[in-house]
Amino acid sequence: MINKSYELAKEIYAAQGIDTDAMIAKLKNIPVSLHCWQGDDVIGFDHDGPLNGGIQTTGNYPGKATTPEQLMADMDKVISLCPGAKKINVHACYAIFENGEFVDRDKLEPKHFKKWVEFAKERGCGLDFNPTFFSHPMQKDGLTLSSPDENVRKFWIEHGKACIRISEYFAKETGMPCVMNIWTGDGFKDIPADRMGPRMRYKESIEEILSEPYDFNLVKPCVESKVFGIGVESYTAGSAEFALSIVAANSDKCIPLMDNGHYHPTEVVSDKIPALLCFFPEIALHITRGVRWDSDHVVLFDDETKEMAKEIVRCDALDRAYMALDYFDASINRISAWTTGFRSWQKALLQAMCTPNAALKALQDEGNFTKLMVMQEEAKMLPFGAVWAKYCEECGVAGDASWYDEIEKYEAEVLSKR
Ligand code: RNT
Ligand code: ZN
Repeated sequence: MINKSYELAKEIYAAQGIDTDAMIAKLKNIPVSLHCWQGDDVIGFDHDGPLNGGIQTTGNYPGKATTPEQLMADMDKVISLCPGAKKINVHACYAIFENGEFVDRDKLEPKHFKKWVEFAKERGCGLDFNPTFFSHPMQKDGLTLSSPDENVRKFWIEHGKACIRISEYFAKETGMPCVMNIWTGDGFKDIPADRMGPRMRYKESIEEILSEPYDFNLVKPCVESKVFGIGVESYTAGSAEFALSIVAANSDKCIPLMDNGHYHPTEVVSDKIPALLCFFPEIALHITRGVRWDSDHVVLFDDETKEMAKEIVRCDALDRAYMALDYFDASINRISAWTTGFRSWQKALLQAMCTPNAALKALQDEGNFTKLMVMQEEAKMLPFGAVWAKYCEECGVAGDASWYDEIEKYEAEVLSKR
């Protein structure tokens, strides 16, 4: 059935000038970063305490991973159910200490992530990395890199530098560049008396971190902005203007990162992608789904997700945009949530690649907006499901919801016993 409907679909797409075989082949090689933190509600292995510092998971679905072995086994399940090339996105709090050793975040070394390197290499995946500026006693009054306390700032700068060294190790080991994202939840719950001071300190701290030597072809430091966080509703040091400006001022050393949950609800990252691509050779994305606020819901195959993928494809930026998933839902089966989000972004990319973008653009440039509307609506009716099914088949995964049977089995056999 898959082949039969694909052959028909292929003809329909060919009539629109789209080579679906070529698009399927192309997507197989475009990496998307799979975040380790969906598996355990952003906790990690270097502390027992709760998640804090501007983000929150909600829900208490049973069976979450609590050890590196469990988390990796769960991740393997996700990988086995998702088509496409993957990178593994690791947060510093997922350091794996052996033989009773423990070091604090300012002292982390590549060896504490050796198991992640092995995991990624065995699966032919690249690795991305993130310093963890939350869930730690050295956050003082909710501040890290922007703290007025010199010792606090110093600790977190050292953490950032350690993470650059670890990122370079990741890149060298995997042979793929490592995107290293700087995000802090630094901010204030209520109206501050000084908005510039924390930002000046944040700027200096980031620049100090970036003074650590590294090869910019291997390590891609990013700065992620945010509009507000839980408990820091009135002021965020790393606002959109701040993050974009510091990256622009240091564009030989870092790249901007946009998380689509981090803007006012009527702003869309799909419109910001082409704006940044006019100025930056490379950009990075956190793909998530905000529901009313930065709620980090599971990514779905919805309109804005499709629109973001379309912009990356239309701007011919598949090799200029580092794509990473970033959501955490603890209220449903975590592995199912993980898989749904990854598959949704794959669908969005493949559909964007199978859209008659050149013809639509020509209509815009001719000023034929009437026909443009008609044809954009028509493009939605192309038999995309058949192309998706074929892509999944070629990648050795289910194209329909039968992947969920595997999750049910895994829940019965593995998760329910935890
Ligand atoms: C938080 C940011 C950040 C985190 C991860 C865990 O609002 O989106 O990217 O989600 O670092
Ligand atoms: Zn993010």
